[in-house]
Amino acid sequence: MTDDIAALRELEKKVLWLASWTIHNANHLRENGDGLKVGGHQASSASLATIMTALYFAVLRPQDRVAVKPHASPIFHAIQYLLGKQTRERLEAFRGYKGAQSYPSRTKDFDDVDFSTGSVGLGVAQTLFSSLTQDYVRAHGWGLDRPEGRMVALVGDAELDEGNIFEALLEGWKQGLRNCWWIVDYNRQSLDAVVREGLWERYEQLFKNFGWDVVILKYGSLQQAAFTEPGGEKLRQWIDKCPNPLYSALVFAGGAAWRKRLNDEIGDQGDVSQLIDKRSDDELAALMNNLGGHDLPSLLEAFRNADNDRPTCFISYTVKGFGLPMAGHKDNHAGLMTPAQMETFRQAMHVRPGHEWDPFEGLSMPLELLETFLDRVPFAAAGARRLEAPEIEVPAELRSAFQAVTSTQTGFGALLNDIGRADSEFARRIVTTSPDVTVSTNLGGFVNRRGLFAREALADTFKSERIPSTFNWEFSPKGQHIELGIAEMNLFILLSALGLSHSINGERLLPVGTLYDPFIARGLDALNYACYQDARFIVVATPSGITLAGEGGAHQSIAEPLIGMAQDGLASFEPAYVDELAVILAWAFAYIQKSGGEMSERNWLRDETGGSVYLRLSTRPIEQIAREMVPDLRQQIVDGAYWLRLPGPNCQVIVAYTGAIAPEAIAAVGLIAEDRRDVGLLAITSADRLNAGWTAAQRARERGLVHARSHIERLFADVPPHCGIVTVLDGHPATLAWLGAVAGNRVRPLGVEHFGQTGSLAELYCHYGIDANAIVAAAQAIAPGRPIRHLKALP
Ligand SMILES: Cc1ncc(C[n+]2csc(CCOP(=O)(O)OP(=O)(O)O)c2C)c(N)n1
Ligand SMILES: [Mg+2]
Repeated sequence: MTDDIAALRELEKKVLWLASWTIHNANHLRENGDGLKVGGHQASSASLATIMTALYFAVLRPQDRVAVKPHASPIFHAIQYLLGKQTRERLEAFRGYKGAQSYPSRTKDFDDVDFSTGSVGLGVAQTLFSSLTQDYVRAHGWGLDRPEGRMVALVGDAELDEGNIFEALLEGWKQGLRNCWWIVDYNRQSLDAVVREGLWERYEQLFKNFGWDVVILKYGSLQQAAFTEPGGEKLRQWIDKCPNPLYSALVFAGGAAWRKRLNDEIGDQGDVSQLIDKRSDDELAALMNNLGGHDLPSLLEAFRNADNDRPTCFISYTVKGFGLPMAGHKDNHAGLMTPAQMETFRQAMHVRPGHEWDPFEGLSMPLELLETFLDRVPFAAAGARRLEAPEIEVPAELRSAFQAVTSTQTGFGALLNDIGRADSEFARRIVTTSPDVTVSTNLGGFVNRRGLFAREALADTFKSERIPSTFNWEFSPKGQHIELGIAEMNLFILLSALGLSHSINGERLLPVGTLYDPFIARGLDALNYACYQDARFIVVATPSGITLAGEGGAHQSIAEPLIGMAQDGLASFEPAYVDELAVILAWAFAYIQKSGGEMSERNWLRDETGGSVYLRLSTRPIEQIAREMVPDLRQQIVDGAYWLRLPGPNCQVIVAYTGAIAPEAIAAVGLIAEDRRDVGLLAITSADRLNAGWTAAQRARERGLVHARSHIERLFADVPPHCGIVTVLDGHPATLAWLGAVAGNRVRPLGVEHFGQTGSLAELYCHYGIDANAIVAAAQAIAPGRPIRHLKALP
């Protein structure tokens, strides 16, 4: 143990040096060419140097997973470097092209980041939901041959301002959270400010209320020893009463300032004067800086004592910029050490010029001892941290009986219900979740069949009391639906955790989450986060557009189709018909499992690389098309569009629609066709995939692949240049407006741009100009010719 502490002390110094040097190199030494210096968070990193040294080199086990506070990324990379899992080249290119990332990234970094962080708050919640996911997986009997891991978040104290953390806390309490540690870096500084006094007491109460253990790491071992000296109690009282900004200021000012202040305030109180006087300035500063979060013995003891599966919050007092000249200064957040300061620091660390990257430069411990220590680090003992899981076979076709007039939302419920009926591996791996809209998004049928998940069984009281109900809400460890409270952030972070299970738990899940389309925006940053981590899931958003018109502007979604197009890692669809949905859903279950393939030269999409899927559905019942699903149509539905009515050679106008507005588009084409030649009707199932294929094919041509053609270019190949295109959807018109650029046709894009109206669908379609008459009016304007006789005056 004594040796261990000595080795850890050496490594702590090394980690701090390497992290500071990495940032210094990126900002002062590397030729960036763009003159951009964005700081690099030397102070923020330093705050966690001791805690992360203790964790990674002594406490963590291979099965544990960590979300590292974004600005501690250089510390993380330095630790990986010392463990032989990060390269010097990437550290030298920190923040640069293909270099180590400024915020730990699962997808862009190379040194085994467990959870990405960056947008504060999200990584913290991810650990909680990953823990629930681990429980889910194990309760289903999977992965039991692997040890249970602990999910650990290193949390900035100001990060706790983010509401999503508290939403997650509440959910964790409901679900019986275990195996989760949140270690709060209580440096009492945020980006701009010093935090309010006594914040830790609020945190302590809060965490305890949610059923967590709370460990406060306030005093380091030096301080604890000093408190036992005569006068020590006085010193402790002074520390406890000292306001945060003053403590920070004194840390920055150093030993002489501490002496003056302490002497002024408690120096005349007998024993304590001696306690102060017998220490040199340096010793006094070391004592006063020796907070719990910078004291290896206290940290190790606290972590080792928490040897159970209880969720535990460690509030560890730290100094922002610990060990660096800007320690404690309130302006230190983006502060960078000057070359002169770095030079002093180099000398203090005994690092010779030219040997800055040498892993063991300047250390006093014999190299062999340190190497032996590193070889025995438990965290690095097992092999690859990223696990793999085989793909689950998905039926080639999903079938369900549906009514002649029905909605995609009803169809979705029926399809999932039928999946739930089968006793297949595919059905078993599906896990559904919804933020309090399970029934209203039509997941009820599936949930009735497969049950709700809870670690401990809970009977449905209505059932046991024999009160009739459509829904059978029995909770059990075998259940396959995770019922969430309303918070949409939680939905997306849970999907993010479930959708990484193959990599984290080595067990594949097929997660499906449902919510109302407008509330995607409520969880958007978490959705983006999930995609950035390459988590795999299907999100089903329904109702959408103005189909919840009666509920007014608050429930209308306008921008979501654009989000669907722009969100990287998410393939978006808006089918009109249930048979289209069946095709897309079957494809989606396979797509979320793919990884690593090349871009397809057929449609220029990354179908083999895989990703997540967003389905925008509707409650609007529409007349279905009686047709057989043939392979060609199936492929086109997945590729994003097909001709419902093929345009003739002299086509004057095309109507292109997406989603539940289909009946209006069909009706309009009937009306236009009497006065315009060869009218075409394009059914678009995915504006996103059509657009992505088009831009990718253009890029391929610009690189010399002259025959590259995307799906939309092939569909438009015979459309004459004079032909106008009217596009229409229940969403923002820009979603389809780009279609005119594919082959140089004029476009009149129709859609919804304003919110706030209540009314019937017919009234609102008319109000926003997306009904059949508005489509006819647009066609007349864009394709000149004789007046279209069925056109009525617009309101
Ligand atoms: C959602 C979000 N908002 C704002 C930021 C910008 N930001 C980065 S760190 C930070 C404050 C960090 O304070 P704290 O969590 O206490 O960490 P410390 O710097 O003290 O280590 C802010 C506002 C961000 N990264 N994410
Ligand atoms: Mg802070």
